[in-house]
Amino acid sequence: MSDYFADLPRIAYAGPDTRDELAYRWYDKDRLVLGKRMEDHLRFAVCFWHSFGWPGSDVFGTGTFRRPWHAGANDAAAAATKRAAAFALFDRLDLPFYCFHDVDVMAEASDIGGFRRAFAEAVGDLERLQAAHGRRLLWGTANLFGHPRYAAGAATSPDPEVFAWAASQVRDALEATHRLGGANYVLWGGREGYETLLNTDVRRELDNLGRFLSLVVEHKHRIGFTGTILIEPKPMEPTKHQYDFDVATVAAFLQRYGLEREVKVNIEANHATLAGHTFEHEIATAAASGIFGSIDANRGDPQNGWDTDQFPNSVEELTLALVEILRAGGFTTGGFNFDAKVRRQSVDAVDLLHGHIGGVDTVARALLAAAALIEDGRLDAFKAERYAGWDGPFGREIAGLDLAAIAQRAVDHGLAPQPRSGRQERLEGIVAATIAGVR
Ligand code: XUL
Ligand code: CO
Repeated sequence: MSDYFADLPRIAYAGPDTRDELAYRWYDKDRLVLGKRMEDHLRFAVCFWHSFGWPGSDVFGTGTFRRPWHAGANDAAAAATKRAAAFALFDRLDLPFYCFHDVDVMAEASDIGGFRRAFAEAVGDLERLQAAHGRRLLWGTANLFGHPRYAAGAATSPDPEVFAWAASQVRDALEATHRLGGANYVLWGGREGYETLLNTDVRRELDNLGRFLSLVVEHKHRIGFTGTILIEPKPMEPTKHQYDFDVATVAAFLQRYGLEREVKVNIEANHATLAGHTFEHEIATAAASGIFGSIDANRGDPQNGWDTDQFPNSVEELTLALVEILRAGGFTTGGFNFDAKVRRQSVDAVDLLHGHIGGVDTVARALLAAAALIEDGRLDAFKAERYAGWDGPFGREIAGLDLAAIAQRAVDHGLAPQPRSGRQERLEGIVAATIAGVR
């Protein structure tokens, strides 16, 4: 088949001063940052669903993109065309990883046997494409939210038959991820929540969700998959309320079901903002709980209250996120997956390049700024000094004491602590100046 990106060049680093719009200004994959190649720090991935699955439809209108593989039914030939186009984009962008849901890569099938066969065929082709194009799988996942059977949830469905269908999809998607050498396996519970409590048994649903996750972990060990299982939090949409609301909720859920050492989180920027948090808040919370895993990079719209999944374009926001990621020690199995889509009017193949180039350069420039902030040391020095009292005589004195004994020390010392400046404006100034100076 003809290459969907035939007229478009392979994107390479050309430096911040280039006028070439189809080039990277900041993403120089071999550049060493804090002793590590940029490509290895960021581990960028392109996702299948937004750029190749979605036809450009919204709730008010049908698809606008007219991609060749959307011209007719989603049969085996259309799915093969789509997969080939996806790998052609990965090559153009020269990014190391990709991500997919089972249904993104396969032909449509109606019954469970046909579904399994169509998926197996797609996985065989992905294995071939990965080898031919030298691309790797950051994570695989199963779509447990699109089909009408999942309208009331998958693992949290009131119907055990739906739970079992979901088990079949996840078993196959997990085994496929293992076979393809995937670094992680993601579970995003888009329908694992409720529309109304009037028809919902929350206790049973949470227990079923906990059991499902335990079964996935058990199977991962049975087949010898060494990647990380990741939960992707989101507070709502499509459900009114999603159980995996945010990182803190997931951390408590994992502890409740004894899975806190087995499962980490995949944090999405736009999901953080929907939950009323900053992106960096979610990363810092995950790191503090020992469950930081991977990132879905995108942005929301400050005026819209939904998941607009736009490509990231704020270096400042990403710098704050990258500072937390670097402080957490960086990625192990995780990476930056662009869970982002071009706007519905951006109908051309070149728009997919512009979207990814903009996102890649935003994150790359933020990495340089974050690394400069770490090397500069003033933020970390201020933080260390701010908590130094805990390592001083009084901090050590109360460390092992009970409440009454601590209270008695306060009285004995006649304590009268005074407020100290948190220097927020100074610290924000350091961040702004560092971003401005980054080359
Ligand atoms: C939906 C979302 C998903 C997950 C994978 O908001 O982020 O695409 O990343 O199922
Ligand atoms: Co996502």
